[in-house]
Amino acid sequence: MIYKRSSALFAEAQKVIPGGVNSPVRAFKAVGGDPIFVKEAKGPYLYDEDGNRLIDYINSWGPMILGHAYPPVVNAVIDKAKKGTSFGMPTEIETQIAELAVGMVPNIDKIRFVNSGTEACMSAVRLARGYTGRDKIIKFAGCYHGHSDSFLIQAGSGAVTFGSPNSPGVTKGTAQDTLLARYNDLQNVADVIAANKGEIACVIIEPIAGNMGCIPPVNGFLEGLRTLCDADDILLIFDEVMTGFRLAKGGAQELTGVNADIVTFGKVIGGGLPVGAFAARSEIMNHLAPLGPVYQAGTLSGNPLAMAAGLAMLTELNTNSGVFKSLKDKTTYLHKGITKALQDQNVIHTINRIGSMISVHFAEDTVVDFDTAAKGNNDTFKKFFHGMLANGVYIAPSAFETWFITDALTYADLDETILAVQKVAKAL
Ligand code: KE4
Repeated sequence: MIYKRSSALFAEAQKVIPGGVNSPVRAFKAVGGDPIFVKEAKGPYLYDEDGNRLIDYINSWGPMILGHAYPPVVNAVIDKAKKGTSFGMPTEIETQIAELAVGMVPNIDKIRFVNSGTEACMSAVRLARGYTGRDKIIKFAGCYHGHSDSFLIQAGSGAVTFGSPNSPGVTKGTAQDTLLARYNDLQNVADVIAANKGEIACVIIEPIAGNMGCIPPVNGFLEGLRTLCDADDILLIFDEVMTGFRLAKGGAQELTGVNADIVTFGKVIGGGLPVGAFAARSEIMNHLAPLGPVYQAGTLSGNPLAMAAGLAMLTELNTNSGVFKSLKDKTTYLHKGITKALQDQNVIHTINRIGSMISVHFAEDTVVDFDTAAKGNNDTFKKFFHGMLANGVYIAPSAFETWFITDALTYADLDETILAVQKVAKAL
């Protein structure tokens, strides 16, 4: 594979964009080398600036669940753009997608659209604080809810710790209101709650974690969180930016049977355009301005162009609900193939998978939280990443990410991917 043009474009980009990218993970810092610049994409394939075709397992970090340049979405965007892209005034299409989303997702009556997952999670936490009158939040080490100050807090080594900022610019004042707990450790959460009785507004969690690789909740963990939250009048926020409209029509709430109080969305809900959202029962959502006192706003929130893409995407997923089984079957097939390919070469690894989310960890122990995810051999991952790329397969450029399966993948694509793993495994 040749990447001359990508490297040249990267050099130019770095002159005018910090690090040459508009989101850090794209810069290949975790795997080394220059990032690939994409020229266009169609279905499961990326076509880079050097003319290479890559089978895409990132799919814009989730949105392209039905493939790139999916005609119903593209056509909806083209048609809508001809009538204007944004007015800063209410439009019917916002109600149409809101009604559809509320019909697809359990336990929500109202939804507010924003422009990113970060904005959705940031707004959900503010709403929880406004609704409960409490300041503190619990998040989990390794979970990512976007780059809002309250979330950029790295757990210390202790079981229960007040966070300290892991990004300059986050004040100690902010950090002290973010409490950290260990994913899949219910006793740890109970300890944090007991140490902050009556002061915690919400627990925010990725119900299936996707930002330390893919980590499903152990049996009873989410149910236990629900019980702990109810006992102390704490709101439970499911960050479904990744899992929403991917794991099931109703997302992780449907898949696990555990109801959150507030649910956040991003990625798939926008069909590839900038859309985030947060939703809850009316008694919570009615606290939002202009109805209630909790302020939240956005010039481009609910703009008709993004709504057109999102509505087309959700309509497809709502009418073609067999897609979730198809996604799961394809991911299961891939899982089996990768496992055999790595086992044949005695490569130490473990694979986590749920629905169409999968991650490969070069670690011996099962990966159940951030600490066990961090034990993965990153040198092996780097070789694996670049080996797959050299064989025309694009996976996440970081071990702390999840692969996103698109239903546009054929079983021939999956076989090609498995063959690539067989080749790469020999050199690991
Ligand atoms: P955005 O602001 O990037 O739209 O969403 C933030 C976010 C919130 N919650 C979850 C569970 C998420 O996974 C994300 C964003 N995911 C990352 C990928 N791990 C986006 C990729 C990037 O940062 O460029």
